Amino acid sequence: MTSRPTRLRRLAGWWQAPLPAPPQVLRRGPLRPDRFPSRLRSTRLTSQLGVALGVAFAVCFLTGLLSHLVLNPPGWFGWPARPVGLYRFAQGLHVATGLATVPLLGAKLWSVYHHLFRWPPVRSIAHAVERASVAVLVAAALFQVVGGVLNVSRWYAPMPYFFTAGHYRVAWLAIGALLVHVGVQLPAVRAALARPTDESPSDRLSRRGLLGGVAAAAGLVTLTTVGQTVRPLSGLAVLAPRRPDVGPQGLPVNKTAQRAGVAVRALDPAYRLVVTGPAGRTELDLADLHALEQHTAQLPIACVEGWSATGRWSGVRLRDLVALVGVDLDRATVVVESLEEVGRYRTSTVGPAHVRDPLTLVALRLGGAPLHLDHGFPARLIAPNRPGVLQTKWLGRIIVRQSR
Ligand SMILES: Nc1nc2c(c(=O)[nH]1)N[C@H]1C(S)=C(S)[C@@H](COP(=O)(O)O)O[C@H]1N2
Ligand SMILES: [Mo]
Repeated sequence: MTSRPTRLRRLAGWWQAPLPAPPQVLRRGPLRPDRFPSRLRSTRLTSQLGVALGVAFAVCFLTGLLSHLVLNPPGWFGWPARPVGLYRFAQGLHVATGLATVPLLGAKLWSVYHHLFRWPPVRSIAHAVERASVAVLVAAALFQVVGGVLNVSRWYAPMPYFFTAGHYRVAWLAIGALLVHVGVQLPAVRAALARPTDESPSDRLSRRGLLGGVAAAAGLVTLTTVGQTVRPLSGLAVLAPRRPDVGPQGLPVNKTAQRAGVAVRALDPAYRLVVTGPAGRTELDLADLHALEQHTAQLPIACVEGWSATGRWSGVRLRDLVALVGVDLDRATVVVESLEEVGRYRTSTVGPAHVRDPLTLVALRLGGAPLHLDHGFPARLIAPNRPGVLQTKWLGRIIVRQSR
């Protein structure tokens, strides 16, 4: 009988046993020995880019995960109504770090792509597995960054999947492959960053120049896009597909009433907002809604596409409508339903924290004027610290439930 250590050693031997190299005649084109003469590529450069990219990916992953939880809350997850702009901040950071990743990832891939043509292509089973995991990482990272840029540009045609669902699943793949990669490369990165470099002064200057160029490119991308969510910089947002101040009533619109097919129903003089509860039901026309106590709140629309903009909304508190059907405020959950008949964003759920919050409104006005049809006339939901996709427009029905 073989002992365990012996078996383990045998396994390790098989795992790392050198494989025969392919015939030398295949060593042509990019596989040629001195095909990549650039002295700029070095482990130190790759490590420095890798650390920056690792930080950007981590921020992106965590803010993305948070957004996913807010949009698809599991039972254990509660999202507060305050601070008012927390979701906006997290989403803005997600998109900004994602966009800054574009030049970083480009430079990182440039600094290592000659490894693709390493000779021999695989040295051992272990080496083959490691190369495969890097392939998964590169594919997943490119998928995330390209998909994110397409989403921010609102160009969905090249993505035959529901963007947020695909983006979320591949994020786990990317972060898993990244952790494996960091585990494998950490010793090399530490050595490369610790060692006083043996590079010549001119090589050091070129490396620093390249790093400076990448940092400047990342800064420029940020400066020319972050204005889509940071209002004082909106004038610089030349690369952002959306300007937070361009649209009816000074606010962007994602889906117009025309496209949602709600114009006729929204403008119908017979419009009624229906409020139903476990024990009652009431219908309010526009005059009834305006006769209720009116409140004003300064709140942002924070779209997952990376733009956000603040408006001054006025209307009826959601909790006052809940009170009309006699449900205990502390345990009320509300489902709001749009006049829109189909579409992913026609309903949303408002949990107890948001139902209770005095800033959660069924808005009838924006910036002092009646809501523009494209902003959800006759009535829309607007609540603090909530993603834009959940700020349902063209409300037709409010369903109040008693939770627990
Ligand atoms: N009924 C309905 N409400 C909706 C949407 C929609 O498609 N249908 N889009 C949502 C999205 S994605 C955003 S970002 C906000 C945009 O609001 P705005 O057009 O007033 O800026 O509305 C949300 N409410
Ligand atoms: Mo959105």
